[in-house]
Amino acid sequence: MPEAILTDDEYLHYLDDLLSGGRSACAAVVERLLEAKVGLRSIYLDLFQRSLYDVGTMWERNQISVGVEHLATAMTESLMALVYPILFRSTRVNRKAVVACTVNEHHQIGGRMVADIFELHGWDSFFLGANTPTPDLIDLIGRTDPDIVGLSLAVRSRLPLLHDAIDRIRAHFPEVRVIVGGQAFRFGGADGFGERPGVACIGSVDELESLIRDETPRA
Ligand code: B12
Repeated sequence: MPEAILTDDEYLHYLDDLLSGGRSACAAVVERLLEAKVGLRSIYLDLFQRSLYDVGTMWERNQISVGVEHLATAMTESLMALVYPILFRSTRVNRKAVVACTVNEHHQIGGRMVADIFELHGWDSFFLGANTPTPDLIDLIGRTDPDIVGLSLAVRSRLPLLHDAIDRIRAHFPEVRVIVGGQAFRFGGADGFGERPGVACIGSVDELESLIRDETPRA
């Protein structure tokens, strides 16, 4: 098993600071991990994702307010910016990915992480953020001509909107490769996306990285 990037104690301190608005203390943890050359992927998954999932559980159990959840989310987005100097150092590989959250999908951190993982592998990524209107997404795909379009969905009840966005994207770009992922698929499986030609449901960052490696030209 890989070594944990923080002890349980250190992690719980970080979570407390995140919930109480301790920006500088949280930033110090991220800076310390970067100095220790901890990989961006581990900082994303074992610190940012882990803490936001814990925040979600506390929110679901009414242990924290919506305001505290918003605070922790906004702080995490600003902490992600601390790793950006590393992100853009990768050698470019002449591949492009557009990543977006479809209409009515307001969870954007997972999609942003996916876009960043493409960058880390030298791809140019175009991240459109939350609640992207389908015509604008189609316009951006036309302008950037990506090798892959990644769509993020957290709320399961919005699956029909995701299918609709894919239908419309594929009507304009029949050849474009589409991948979908996010928490909508965490417990319920691929939901028919696996059977759609040219569409893949990606269940983990390991799976995403292996697809990126397969699609990256050999140097
Ligand atoms: C922050 C948050 C919000 C914020 C989001 C703000 C923002 N700037 O993003 C706000 C307040 C808007 C929000 C609203 C709601 N939320 Co909310 N939210 C969360 C919370 C706490 C954190 C989300 C997050 O960023 N996680 C961290 C990221 C890194 O994880 P991730 O999204 O899973 O992404 C990873 C993978 O899934 C994957 N991935 C993600 N996208 C993609 C795309 C591709 C192509 C690939 C390959 C992979 C991939 O890679 C990422 C890295 O590993 C979660 C709790 C949780 N368990 O996550 C609830 C959670 C997602 N929310 C939930 C709910 C129910 C809601 C609301 C419906 C609540 C309500 N009643 O209003 C609304 C819906 C709003 C909407 N229309 O979209 C539920 C979803 C349940 C479900 N699956 O249906 C959760 C799980 C909370 C819970 N435990 O019940 N929320």
